[in-house]
Amino acid sequence: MEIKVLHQVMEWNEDVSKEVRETLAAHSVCMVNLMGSPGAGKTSLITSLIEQLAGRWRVGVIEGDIAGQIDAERIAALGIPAVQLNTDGACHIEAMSIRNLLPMLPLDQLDVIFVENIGNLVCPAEFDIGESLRITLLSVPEGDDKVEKYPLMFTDTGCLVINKFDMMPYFDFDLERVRQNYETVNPGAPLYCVSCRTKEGLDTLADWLSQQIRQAVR
Ligand SMILES: Nc1nc2c(ncn2[C@@H]2O[C@H](COP(=O)(O)OP(=O)(O)O)[C@@H](O)[C@H]2O)c(=O)[nH]1
Ligand SMILES: [Mg+2]
Repeated sequence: MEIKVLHQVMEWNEDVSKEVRETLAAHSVCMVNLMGSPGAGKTSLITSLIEQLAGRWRVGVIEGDIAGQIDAERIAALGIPAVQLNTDGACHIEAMSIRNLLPMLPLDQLDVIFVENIGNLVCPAEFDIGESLRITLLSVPEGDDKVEKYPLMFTDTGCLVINKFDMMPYFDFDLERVRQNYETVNPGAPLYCVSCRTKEGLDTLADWLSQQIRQAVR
């Protein structure tokens, strides 16, 4: 399967996030910026949510990676429109790249676009890519101290998802510690515990997300 690949241009710093939002609004599309460490389960969560949202919303995906197109191939194999963005070394996605990528997706046939940001708990949080909603993903094996160490990633997000909940018996992961720290930096924001392996918690997360999509596209 041939995947469309776009390379991020780094010398251009103009902020086009507003322009991206206008394009999304014109096509009634909700764009979700999914951020988290490498291996936290971003691609797994996207594929799980595609399954959960099937029949409710039409989904497209932008896969951000420093190199390669493995993730876009995983998504396209499910019959979902997917485009790969390669940042060629940069640790985050910029709005300019999203603006250049959007015409490669059938916007009139989509309700929601998941953007898998570059695996990293630092830089992606600093860049507005024109998203409608941010979701931060943390997985149990990464440890329960990440909210304290990387606060911006958890402050500036619409929702925190804790993945690999099936691994709880094998790690000293203090969920209450994460919950309290998250409440401190992002009061009132929702937190969902899921497992992309056992599917635990995904239906509740999908229901919340569905409400967010409804608000964004109306
Ligand atoms: N045990 C367990 N493994 C998971 C879960 N979600 C993802 N994984 C595994 O974690 C690894 C990284 O997942 P991937 O979705 O590629 O992470 P990404 O780098 O954040 O996109 C893969 O081997 C997945 O099978 C989960 O809920 N439980
Ligand atoms: Mg991935």
